[in-house]
Amino acid sequence: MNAAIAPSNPSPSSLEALNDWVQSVAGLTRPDRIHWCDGSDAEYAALLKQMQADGTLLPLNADTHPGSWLHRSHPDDVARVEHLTFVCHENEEDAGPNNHWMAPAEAHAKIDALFDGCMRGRTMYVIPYCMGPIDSPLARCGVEITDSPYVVANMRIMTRMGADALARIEREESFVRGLHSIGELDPERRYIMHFPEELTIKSYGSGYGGNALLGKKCHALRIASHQARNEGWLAEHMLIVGIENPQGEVHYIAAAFPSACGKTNLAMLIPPESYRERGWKVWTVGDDICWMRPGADGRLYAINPEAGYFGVAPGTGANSNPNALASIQRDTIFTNVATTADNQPWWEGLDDRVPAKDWQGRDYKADNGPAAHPNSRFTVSAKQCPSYSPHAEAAQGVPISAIVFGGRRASLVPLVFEARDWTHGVLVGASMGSETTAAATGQVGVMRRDPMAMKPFCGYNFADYFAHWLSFDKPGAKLPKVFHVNWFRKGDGGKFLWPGFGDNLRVLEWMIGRVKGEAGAVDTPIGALPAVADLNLDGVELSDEAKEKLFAMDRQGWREELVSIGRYLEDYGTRMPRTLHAEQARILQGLS
Ligand code: GTP
Ligand code: SPV
Ligand code: MN
Repeated sequence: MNAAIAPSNPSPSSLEALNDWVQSVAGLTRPDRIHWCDGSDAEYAALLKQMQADGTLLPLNADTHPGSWLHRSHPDDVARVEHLTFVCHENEEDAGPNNHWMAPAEAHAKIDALFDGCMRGRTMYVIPYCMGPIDSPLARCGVEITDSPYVVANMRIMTRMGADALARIEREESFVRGLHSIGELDPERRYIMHFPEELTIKSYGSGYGGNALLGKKCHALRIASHQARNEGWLAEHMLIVGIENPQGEVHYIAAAFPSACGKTNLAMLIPPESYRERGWKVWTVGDDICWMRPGADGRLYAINPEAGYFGVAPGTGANSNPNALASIQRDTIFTNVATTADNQPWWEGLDDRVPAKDWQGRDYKADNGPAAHPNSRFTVSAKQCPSYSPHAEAAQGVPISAIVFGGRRASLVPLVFEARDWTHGVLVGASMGSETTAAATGQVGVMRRDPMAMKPFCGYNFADYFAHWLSFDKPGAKLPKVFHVNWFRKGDGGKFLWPGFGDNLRVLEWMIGRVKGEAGAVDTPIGALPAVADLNLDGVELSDEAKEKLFAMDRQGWREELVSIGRYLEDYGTRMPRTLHAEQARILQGLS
């Protein structure tokens, strides 16, 4: 034990490797106190009180939003920073063109220099956590060390944190090491670094979700995707939703959409009234991350490694996502939303009240831009969602019937199509494109390739990742069907052509019909598209333009798209599986 640092509570762990690491981190960062988190209610209450006292958390209207808080971040610290995020394999090639790379020794040296003494005067929190149900063989554990009580509070909602996780870590003697400090919150002194071969994450200079809640994107995607490749499973940026039909059958669907492209909304979908009347139900398993692996019967089984939702606030309203809205009426941490005169949280798309204060705490003026930051978020326990699935905590996971890829594509891409087989499905995922959003810093609305919605999150070379995906197609495998959707197709007037949200169930019903061999479709070179009559559109008014654009395959446009996809695959050189080149060539051939 380092004599200079008084622990506020003694290490509850007998695991030498853990105690040694905590002491070496303390020796580097020099905190005044070390606090081992036990995950108890009393600990959480004390943290909230302390953050209220120092202004980190502002209480919200306790009548309308009991137990809820507002956090206003530093205005330069509101989103993921992809340009400052590094994946540090020994060999640059293993990180791939999809990642920023730095040699591990150089990266450690650079970031350790920032950590040197950075916790002086602060408390260092040690957070043992488990990603996934605590008794699940698919779950994996980690320990995050941080000097941010806001991070501790969010990790408590987002993960299974505390004594049970520590017990599992001691049993397994293996865990992902995450070191985080908010530092000076200076964008010039900010790095998010990953060392997949060392199961280690180091993050400095940001308090924002994806940069700081290390269980989430850093562990459950970047580190886990690399682990998953070695161990024969998949760690994906996907929601998991159960669709129950009037016969009581539940089909689970996993869907990868890029950040701020509709995962939380689809995971919590409320069926249109006519579907509700007939007995359709939707069950939320997860809204952001999916870990899945083949079961004994050859199907893929999935768990949600998270225990909460870190959801986008803007656009969440009574019409778009009533389940999310119901979830966040109490015991929620809001980050960078606006407030009304009576101190309720508010954001664009909630309702037509006029806010009093914007996300920076200034008197609201329309000239200053949106009242809530476009990437403002809520953190809430998954259990508070009315549609939370009774099988969400199942240790073995839920069987996946369909995998869906999708992005924001204003043009070209139809509402839905089905890949003809797994290999084609992998190409569909690998060639996904989407317009950038406010979830990461940088320009919004720029179309980029975001394969499987994993561009910012894959912890290794995309070429190897696609090969890993292809490897699941082997004798005995009963793989899900693969689909592609686009809720964001726009008409000539610039408006969305598809109503989206609850009406997306109409598309999911068609997919389930395809899985069961019941629904019709038209074969095209890009895959099987429904005819307008193959979808239940009762009660939906679609213009002729919408029918034309949502259900048609534009041959010339797709030829250009396939040429562009071919160039994209070439960027990965000889490492890219030839199978995908062959698949691209086959489709292009079909289009000529
Ligand atoms: P991350 O948490 O960043 O990974 O985002 P997400 O994929 O969970 O996205 P989310 O469901 O929070 O949606 C982001 C934005 O897209 C919100 O403003 C939604 O209102 C909007 N959105 C979601 N689904 C639809 C849809 O079907 N149609 C349209 N037009 N907008 C949608
Ligand atoms: C995303 O950006 O995809 C999110 C939010 O889900 S974050 O946790 O910041 O990654
Ligand atoms: Mn996400």
